[in-house]
Amino acid sequence: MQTTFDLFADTESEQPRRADQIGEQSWVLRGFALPQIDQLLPALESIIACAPLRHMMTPGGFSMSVATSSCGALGWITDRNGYRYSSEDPVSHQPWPAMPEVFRELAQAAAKRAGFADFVPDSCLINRYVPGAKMSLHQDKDENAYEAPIVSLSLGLPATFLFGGFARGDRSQKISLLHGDMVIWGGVDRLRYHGILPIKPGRHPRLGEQRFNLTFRTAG
Ligand SMILES: O=C(O)CCC(=O)C(=O)O
Repeated sequence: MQTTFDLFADTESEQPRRADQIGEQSWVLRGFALPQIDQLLPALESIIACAPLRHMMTPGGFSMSVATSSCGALGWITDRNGYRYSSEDPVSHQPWPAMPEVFRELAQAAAKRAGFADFVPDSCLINRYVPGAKMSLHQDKDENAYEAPIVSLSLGLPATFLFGGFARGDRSQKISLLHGDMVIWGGVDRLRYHGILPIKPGRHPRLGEQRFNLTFRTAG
């Protein structure tokens, strides 16, 4: 598993920066994180070194195709006892690594740009996808309250994000996400189903054959 990144490859200058509205209170901010990439990648490397990525088990007994870790006061976990947030890493029994300031500031800036000026994330879930890994359609419902938006950052290989309705069977928009893009959904859209189609094979100049997704939430 590659967990050290090429911190010097220059791939970011060509990507467009714009905001696409995908729902009443949902936005894709294209390239929004690119100016911070040189701070974000070393911070991500440090977190993974402290709280290594692992394939967690669903309550139904299946190993997730994404490998996960977390930082912040609370980390999302799953095992045979269900989905929930925990203040400690169940592998090390230590608190999760602190959320780096560059993560928090980026998430707050993206949330503000999408109309959520008061966003205070206490959890950042890190998902690592290799080609073929996916995330089935689901709602984010394990947080204590739904007033805060979900703020998501894509790094590395491209992905197709499914953004659906309020029932699993509703039609989904298919949205291409590239390195540095951010998606924010909240308010009336907070409980929309969403997921990721299987990642296509490829190699990103900085991150290699993988995609990372960082999802910032107010969980507690
Ligand atoms: O990888 C993504 O972009 C979405 C991740 C996601 O849906 C989740 O962590 O709940």
